[in-house]
Amino acid sequence: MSSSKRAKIVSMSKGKRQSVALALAGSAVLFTAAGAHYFEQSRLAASAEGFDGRRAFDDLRRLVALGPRPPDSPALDQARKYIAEQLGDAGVGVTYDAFAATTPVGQVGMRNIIGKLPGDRPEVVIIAGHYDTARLPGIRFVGANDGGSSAAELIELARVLARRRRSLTYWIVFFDGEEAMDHWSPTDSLYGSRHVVESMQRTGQLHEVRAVLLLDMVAGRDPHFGLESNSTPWLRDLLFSTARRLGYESAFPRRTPLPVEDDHLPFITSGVPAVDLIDFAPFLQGYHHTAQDTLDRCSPNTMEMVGRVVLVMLAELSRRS
Ligand code: 1BN
Ligand code: ZN
Repeated sequence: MSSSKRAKIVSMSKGKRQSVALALAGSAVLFTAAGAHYFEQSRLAASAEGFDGRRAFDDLRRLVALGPRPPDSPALDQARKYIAEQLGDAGVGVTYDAFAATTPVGQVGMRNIIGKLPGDRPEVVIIAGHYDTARLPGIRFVGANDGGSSAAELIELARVLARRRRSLTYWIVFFDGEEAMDHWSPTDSLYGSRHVVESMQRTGQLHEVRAVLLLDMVAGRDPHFGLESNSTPWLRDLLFSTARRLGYESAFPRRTPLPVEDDHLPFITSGVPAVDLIDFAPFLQGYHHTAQDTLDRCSPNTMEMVGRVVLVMLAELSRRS
């Protein structure tokens, strides 16, 4: 401080000196708050960066072009081959979890695909979705949003996560047989996720899983990601607070809680925290499980928004664990 400025302050009355001191302290608090906000915004941007919605949409286009992809079909074999090739190109190690499912239409061969990304630590976060499409007699169901979008989203997430330094270990899991083979029931649905949980329980690996982020129908043009009420409350809060921090409140309205039976349930039943990031719009707009679930109802922007939300959630889970 210059000597003339110091002289001016010294010549002030005591009351005036106190107000100057308070004003200076106030600006310091403001500067600190602004600095913290700036730091927080740049950390958020860095965590969210890297997911390319157009690339994910291109994966979706290729999967949908294969046509209906029910379990044990040649089209699902081709989808599996495509997914494994993309993971391999990204440098992700791929394993298969093959099993024969007992279903109302007999024994059906199914295969989950697991991409493993080791981190510095052994604790695992599973990012998952299904890649089969519903068997709907009489309907050419290509499942662009339901079955296609989850698989495509996971491929692009694997590319981004493979390039990053990882603290936690990530498993990218593509479930087979999420859909019913005949009519949805506890025994005719979720074949792939039930099998993964059983296997991980048997081998003792389930204890290492800190969280499961399940993605289902994540590409709709006008999404309404709802409060799925079977999800673990703290993880669902993390999902919605992350969406708010990124400015996506309108696509994540905190209304209409609905329970959905989905691939997160076998984990929740076994005590593993899990959340279903699922769009309620296909149910509300009436195109769920119809021939109208096509590519034109999907958008690369939604895929990128979901990718960014998931990446920030993963960063937050690393900080918390
Ligand atoms: C999600 C996508 N689901 C099926 N395809 C789960 C579901 C179960 C949805 C019951 C509606 C009713
Ligand atoms: Zn479905």
